[in-house]
Amino acid sequence: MLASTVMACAIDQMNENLYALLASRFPGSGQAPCMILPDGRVWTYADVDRASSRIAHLLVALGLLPGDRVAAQVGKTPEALVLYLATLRAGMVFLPLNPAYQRHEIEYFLKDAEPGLFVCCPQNRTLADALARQAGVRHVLELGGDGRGSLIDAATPFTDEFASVPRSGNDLAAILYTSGTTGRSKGAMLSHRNLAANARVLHAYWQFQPGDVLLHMLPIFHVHGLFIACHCALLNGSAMLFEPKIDAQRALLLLPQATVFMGVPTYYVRLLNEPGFTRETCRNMRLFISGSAPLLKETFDEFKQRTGHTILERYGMTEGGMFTSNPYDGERRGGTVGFPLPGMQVRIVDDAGETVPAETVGHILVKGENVFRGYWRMPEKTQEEFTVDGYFKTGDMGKRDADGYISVIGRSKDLVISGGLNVYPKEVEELIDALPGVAESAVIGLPHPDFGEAVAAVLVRRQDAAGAALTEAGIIAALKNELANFKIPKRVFIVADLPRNTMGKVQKNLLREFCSL
Ligand code: MCA
Ligand code: AMP
Repeated sequence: MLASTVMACAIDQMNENLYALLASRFPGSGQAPCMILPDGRVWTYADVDRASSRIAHLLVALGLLPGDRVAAQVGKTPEALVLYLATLRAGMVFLPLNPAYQRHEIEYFLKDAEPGLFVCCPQNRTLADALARQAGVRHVLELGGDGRGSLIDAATPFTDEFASVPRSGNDLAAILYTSGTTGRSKGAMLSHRNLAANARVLHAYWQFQPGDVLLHMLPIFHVHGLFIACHCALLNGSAMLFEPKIDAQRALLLLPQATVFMGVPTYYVRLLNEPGFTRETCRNMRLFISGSAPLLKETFDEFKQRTGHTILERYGMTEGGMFTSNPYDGERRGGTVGFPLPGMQVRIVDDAGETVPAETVGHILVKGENVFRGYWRMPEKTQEEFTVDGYFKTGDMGKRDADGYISVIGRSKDLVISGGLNVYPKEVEELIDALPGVAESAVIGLPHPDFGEAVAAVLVRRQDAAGAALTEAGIIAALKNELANFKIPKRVFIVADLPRNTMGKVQKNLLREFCSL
């Protein structure tokens, strides 16, 4: 064997680049469908491999180096997924951003992450250029909702082959921002090993099998749609019915062609709202998976009654993907998130850090190969969030029942989860407090029939002319320029004062009792 061939094999074995793992599972026939689009167009696995090669070459040609960040605030298209895969291949770090983010939010992410390239939607180009300039981002390219744009044009001349850049398991693959209780977003750093470990476990635990077809209706700027859903499908060499967003009526048409569906609880509520959603619709389905927010027991029960399928609920976080899951073969217990996944250690502890007995609520701590590497450029925050023996403090409260099933009971962090998207009240409160005429505010989550929880604000006026002029509609309009739409309060209540406890802390539980949407 030639010395160069021996060397190439050795590098391949060492290469923990996630793309190398995914590609090793692509179907032998490159012609197998990877993404099937609403208009019937098909992206084969060979198309994905070729297109991601071209973009990977472009990233290198732009002068980006392994470890450099590639930020993308784009719609859900096959090209957007391919951009993620190209970033992995080129050894760079993918930073997906919700297209709903506004100036205030994008500005922070670009300054904090300092990407070498920002890929934006064509309609946001002017803003993207201005923010990129301020943040020192060297390149801005466009990718539109039709899959076209300067990113694709610039990549087209490059070749269809690209050897994935060797990465160690600890090298970063992605940074995903999650808001924080302080109001400042934190970039969760996920390595190639973190992502590969979770992908492998889920693929096996949920028993992905030949012939599986995933109906993909989630957004791809978050862990759920990008990593959990896509990695399982790609590792399985499966086809995805790749839809731009959840649309319950379309789901009714497509479910008979699918075997697996993943969604946040809102998706299940919307499916059940469709009178035509029946056992027959689900005749070929093997598995429905729910997560990102609590699935109401009523939804779980109604779904079973209507379709005969028992939704499998699982639990996780941006900071590590999935931690627990109901079993595939055993009893899937409604209102619980099942057992620790293989390789995960889950502890439930009291305030002193001692493990609590069964049926006792405590803080959920997790440890495993998939748990993230820390928060980007926040070593102190990272240290605070881990115990000395390496468990990550999730900020969720939970308990184990006598059979070992874990339930998420609440959160110790002040967080609202609306339609599966997280809103940290502090971030919204800071912006409301900065509005003229506002003395103080409290942002809370209130029950919502579609989103599970939705954001509401309660505020106190200043005793001045600006305070007197405040209106609910005016406050909502002012916030819309600053914040993504899902963070905008659905209602704003103006009150005389905020209830406080003896420590001076606002009693949000009282506000939640007295306000409703
Ligand atoms: C949109 N709106 C919302 C939300 N989304 N309001 C509250 N909460 C939301 N999540 C508002 C918009 O501001 C707009 O209001 C109106 O609803 C319609 O907007 P549109 O975009 O058309 O809404 P939609 O298409 O119906 O989307 C709602 C949705 C979507 C389907 C719930 O947000 C969604 O797909 N969520 C899933 C998010 C997700 O993937 N989470 C996973 C995170 P107006 O008209 O007043 O402007 S990963 C994670 O949590 C961990 C790891 C895990 O465990 O999975
Ligand atoms: P994110 O930061 O977007 O990754 O959201 C993670 C949070 O979503 C967790 O800390 C939980 O509070 C919540 N979560 C995820 N899955 C579930 C679930 N099945 N039940 C209850 N809460 C969940």
